[in-house]
Amino acid sequence: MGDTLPDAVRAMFAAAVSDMYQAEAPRYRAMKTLVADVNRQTLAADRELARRLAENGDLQRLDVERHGAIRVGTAEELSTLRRLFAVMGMAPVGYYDLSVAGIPVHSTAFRPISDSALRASPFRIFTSLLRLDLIPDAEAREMATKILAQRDIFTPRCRALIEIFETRGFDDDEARAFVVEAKKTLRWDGRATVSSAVYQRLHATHPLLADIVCFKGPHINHLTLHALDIDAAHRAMAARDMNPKAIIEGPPRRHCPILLRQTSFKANPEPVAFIEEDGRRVSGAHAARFGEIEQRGAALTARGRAAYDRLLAEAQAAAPLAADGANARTFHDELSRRFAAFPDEWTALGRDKLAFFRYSADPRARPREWTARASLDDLLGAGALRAEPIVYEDFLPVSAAGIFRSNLGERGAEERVERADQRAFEAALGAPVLNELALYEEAETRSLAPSLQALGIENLAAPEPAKSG
Ligand code: OOG
Ligand code: NI
Repeated sequence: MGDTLPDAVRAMFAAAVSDMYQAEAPRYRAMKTLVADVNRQTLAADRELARRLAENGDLQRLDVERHGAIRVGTAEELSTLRRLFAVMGMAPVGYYDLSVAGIPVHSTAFRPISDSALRASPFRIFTSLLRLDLIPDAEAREMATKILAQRDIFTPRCRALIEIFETRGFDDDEARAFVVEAKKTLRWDGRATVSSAVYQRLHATHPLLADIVCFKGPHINHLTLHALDIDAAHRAMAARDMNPKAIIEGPPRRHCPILLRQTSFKANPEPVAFIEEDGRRVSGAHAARFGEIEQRGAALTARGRAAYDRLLAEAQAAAPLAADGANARTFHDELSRRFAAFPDEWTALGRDKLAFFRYSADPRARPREWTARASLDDLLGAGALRAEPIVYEDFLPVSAAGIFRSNLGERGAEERVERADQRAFEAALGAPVLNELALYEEAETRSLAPSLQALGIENLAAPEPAKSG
């Protein structure tokens, strides 16, 4: 069994989940076709981009889903998911507190870590855990706890296969069987496990509570495709009446893309069947499932991220986005105006330590030429060292909140309790989450040492102190 096994299982799983969700959600299938069309047009209009993607092998994976999202109800569900995703080489990265947006969950992203793993299969699952501690209604809390205690979201075979993997790994048949069983945890079943009255009671408490508690498992609520030009894809969605969100979440369009831009079409009510106290099935509707597109840019340092968060908050304060997105234009103009303050050139983003870069030595640069007091800036300026921005592989809590909100139906003013609780999340998960900033920093550091070595440099000179006055 080679090291590539987790990547292969993840790729198989991503393909299986994509097929399943396309069959379950025809609107997602339609979006997938549309996004592929728009990507093709973008490539036709930009031969340089097409050449680059072909060169690094990204062209074949263009139509492969980048992420999906699920929501679970209990610590046991979350910790078993951690073990399940570990089989596919996915580790929990990042802690996202959604309570700041009035959404009673906290989350992590199970994802591949290494560059080669991300390249082999970029599939991630944004996973949220219900926080009953943020539901003030004691009766609803108790109902939810009781209902959740009665379900098992994993098949017995799935649980058995996880154990087998943990003790001795898989053979090929077991890997294939595992994909089939793991997929079942994420499937949709419109037969609710509760009565219409219980559903309505929980829905009135918080729509998310009903979505998480009333069904057999944590159905995929969206899958996300890569858009080469997200503005073009967003316009195309609007032109085809796909009911997209009013805005693209994240930073505005820029010359140097940063972090993550994403948008989605909105969920529609779908038929479901409740099971009444007397065992009768009655039909109803539930809206939760949608489709999303994303475009990723450079990972930002803590400093860059703080600047991003501040500019976004300023734009929000100056032109608060209405729940129905009616003032999207004004908000967008405000956002673009604010972000003019964020450097939009790679050299500036590097010099000001706002983004992370992967370094490589120019193969034509001669070793030893730089042994004397060269600083990073000198080497970059002279072209001896090259810097490629490192792609942001994680998520943004404000954007995630916007995605949740636009797909849960509009709600009035929320009672906002700001209470991050990473410790409780990690206790439920049964492991600490990895720190995404540390991962980017490591990748940057790891790339620098061999590059300097190739240039024959032992120690970098400190940058020239900025001249004051
Ligand atoms: C997850 C929303 C977060 C994203 O892309 O930010 C997310 C959810 O709705 O369960 O997927
Ligand atoms: Ni998403």
